[in-house]
Amino acid sequence: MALRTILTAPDPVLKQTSKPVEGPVTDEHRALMDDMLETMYAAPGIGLAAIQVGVPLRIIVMDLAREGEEKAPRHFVNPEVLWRSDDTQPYEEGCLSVPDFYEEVERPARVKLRYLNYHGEAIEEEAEGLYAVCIQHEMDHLEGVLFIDHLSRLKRENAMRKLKKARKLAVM
Ligand code: QAP
Ligand code: CO
Repeated sequence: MALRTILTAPDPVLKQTSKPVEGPVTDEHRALMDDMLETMYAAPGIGLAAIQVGVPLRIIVMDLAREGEEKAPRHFVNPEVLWRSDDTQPYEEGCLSVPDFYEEVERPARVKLRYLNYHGEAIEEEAEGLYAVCIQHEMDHLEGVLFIDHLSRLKRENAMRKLKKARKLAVM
């Protein structure tokens, strides 16, 4: 296992569309997912897409366990949304690729998912609450979309200005 570097906006790699994993889930994919979880736990964060560590594959890891609870890692390969609810819920989101910026985003409250797990087994399930928010946020990354892309232009430009300022300070 190894820590990977998390890319931050406006890195153009984050705008790429990720490619499906073709064929079975292999030990190489599992090694990537292990690294991604280690990187996410170290941050710490609750969700991470492969493109955030520079790998353009449709792979996501997540752990929604609260502090003090037992770890509950989840792995998603080639996730698809089969159905979205009409009712939406607002949630204050953040992103490891958009550090120190949080804003409310409105998304469908429930989604039905299909994906392959760590072992390559096909899973179908319904997500709601924080799980629904997180999987939709992470699946946006697979299309090159960040949560700030859902905000008004004013709010997005505020976020980008803050990011560029933080980056300038970091290289001085
Ligand atoms: C996406 O986000 C998410 O700015 C995962 O300084 C967020 O793990 C899904 C983080 C909210 C659902 C709801 C952000 C850590 C972590 C920061 C994260 C930061 C340190 C974000
Ligand atoms: Co994110």
